[in-house]
Amino acid sequence: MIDHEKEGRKQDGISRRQFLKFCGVVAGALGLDATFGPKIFEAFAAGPKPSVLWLHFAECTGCTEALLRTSNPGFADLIFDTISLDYHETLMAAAGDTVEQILTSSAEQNKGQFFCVVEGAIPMAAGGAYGWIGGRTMLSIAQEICPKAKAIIAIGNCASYGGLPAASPNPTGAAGVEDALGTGLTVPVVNLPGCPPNPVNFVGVIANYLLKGTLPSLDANGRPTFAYGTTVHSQCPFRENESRCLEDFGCKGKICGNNCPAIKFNDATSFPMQAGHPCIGCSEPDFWDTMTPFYRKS
Ligand code: FSX
Ligand code: F3S
Repeated sequence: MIDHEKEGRKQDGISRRQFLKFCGVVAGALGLDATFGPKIFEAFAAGPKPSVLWLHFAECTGCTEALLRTSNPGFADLIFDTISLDYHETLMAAAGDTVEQILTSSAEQNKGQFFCVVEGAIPMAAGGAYGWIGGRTMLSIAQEICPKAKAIIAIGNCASYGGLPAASPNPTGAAGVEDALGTGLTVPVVNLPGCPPNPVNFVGVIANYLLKGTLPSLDANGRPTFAYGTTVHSQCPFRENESRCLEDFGCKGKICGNNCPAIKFNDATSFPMQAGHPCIGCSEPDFWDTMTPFYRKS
């Protein structure tokens, strides 16, 4: 737990020092040197905080859990201090019709101004009949809200490429946001795959926008190159260590792009291979079909 007094923290906020440190971590994830930490801090502090409408579709909610269930409870506070989270079904106390109306009206009032975060795949088969929220198909919600955003951030492998719900034989026709909304979609989409993805990379996308006024450069799979531009293996501290390297146990680090070994999870505590588990390639398209069996050498 954070010692609030020692950190000089307000009861309902986080200290300047903690936030500056976090901005340094985000700068590192963006591949920027340490001098950019204070610049990112200033960009966030200048306000207003970017509005985020966060949609949940077919998924396990692990992406949100990755953000919340950290070893240091202050970490989630840090992330929520960078954005104005105006809609998020898992975190809102309210429920029912009122909440559905908040989503529709927020998207309309902030048209072209908000980031739409999509978590989970969109079932497409039978006109979207396999996924419903509040009496509407997930597909129709996505079709209404996503095109009104300034940018869409597809968080997790499910929202990016279909993930687990789209694994063969994919009976619900689950698809990632770009595939589901088709070529008519004019709003840019940033894919942040991972099952789950790292929340620091999510903040990195927002920080990049605040600093430069643009979305980060993307690779052929729509992923920010700052996070996914190099393989997991090339950053793994165990790659030269015969007794710790997990390649013989099916590690897919050589064919999977992500920065897990560099920025780690849970407030920089650990990452799969540090915990003794091989990389299962969770940041690549269709990994449930292409990377399995997970524990066999490819
Ligand atoms: Fe998918 Fe996110 Fe994997 Fe789960 O919600 S990326 S199944 S960790 O959590 O969408
Ligand atoms: Fe996923 Fe491999 Fe990182 S399994 S969490 S990309 S180490």
